[in-house]
Amino acid sequence: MNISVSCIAQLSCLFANPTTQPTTAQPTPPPSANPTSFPTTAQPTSNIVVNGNFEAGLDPWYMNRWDSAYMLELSDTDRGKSALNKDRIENWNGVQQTLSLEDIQKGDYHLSCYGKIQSGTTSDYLQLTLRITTAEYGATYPGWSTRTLINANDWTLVEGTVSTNVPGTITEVTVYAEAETVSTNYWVDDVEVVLISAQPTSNPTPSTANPTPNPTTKSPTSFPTTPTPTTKSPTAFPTTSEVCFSMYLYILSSNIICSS
Ligand SMILES: [Ca+2]
Repeated sequence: MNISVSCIAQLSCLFANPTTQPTTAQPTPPPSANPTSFPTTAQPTSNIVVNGNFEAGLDPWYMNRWDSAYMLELSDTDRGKSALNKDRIENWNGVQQTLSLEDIQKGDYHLSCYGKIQSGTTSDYLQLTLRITTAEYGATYPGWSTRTLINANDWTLVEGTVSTNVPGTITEVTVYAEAETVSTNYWVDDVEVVLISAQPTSNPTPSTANPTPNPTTKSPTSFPTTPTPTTKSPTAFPTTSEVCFSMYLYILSSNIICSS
């Protein structure tokens, strides 16, 4: 068989380059590991307080009073470094920190710290307070931890839940300690503010449209009456006198017709 080189080349081209590619089915993409929508309720997060154990010093803590930096002191205690609140002139004078707004969302926060009396009294009530400032309403005090009796012998846990669900736009949030008796000098350590449940990020917009009335289940105005069978009274049979009278009229009329 005499097959030319060009023919062989053309045949090889035909086989090398099939005009139609085999249709390889695309694999079904695996389910995405990152869901496109996240649940609106945040999971519990970590402590948003900076340097809550005071091991890095007093920064960024400050005393909740504009002119009393000297009333806050870093102390060495059996918990390491702690913040000593002393020489207070108001019961709300206490160690304070402005929290980062990036870490704040509206929801419920768990507040906690440890407190111990240094001098002045043997027992006193201590609490952690949250102050929330909004653009619309200024400073508000939505809540504080449980007022807890602390003493001079042991560190006492002070804790509670406070909600940041205040109306308005939050512009500042601070957490601070306050002891009831002004003469109490006390230590604070291990301050924590932890989100435990967040509000949904978008509140549903109430609809202004009039709601579609629910189908009213009308009570029947009148119950269907069961038709009363019209049981006619049987027509009374003519009496004997009536029959006789009728026959009399019949005979009378026949005589009249015949005689006429
Ligand atoms: Ca400490």
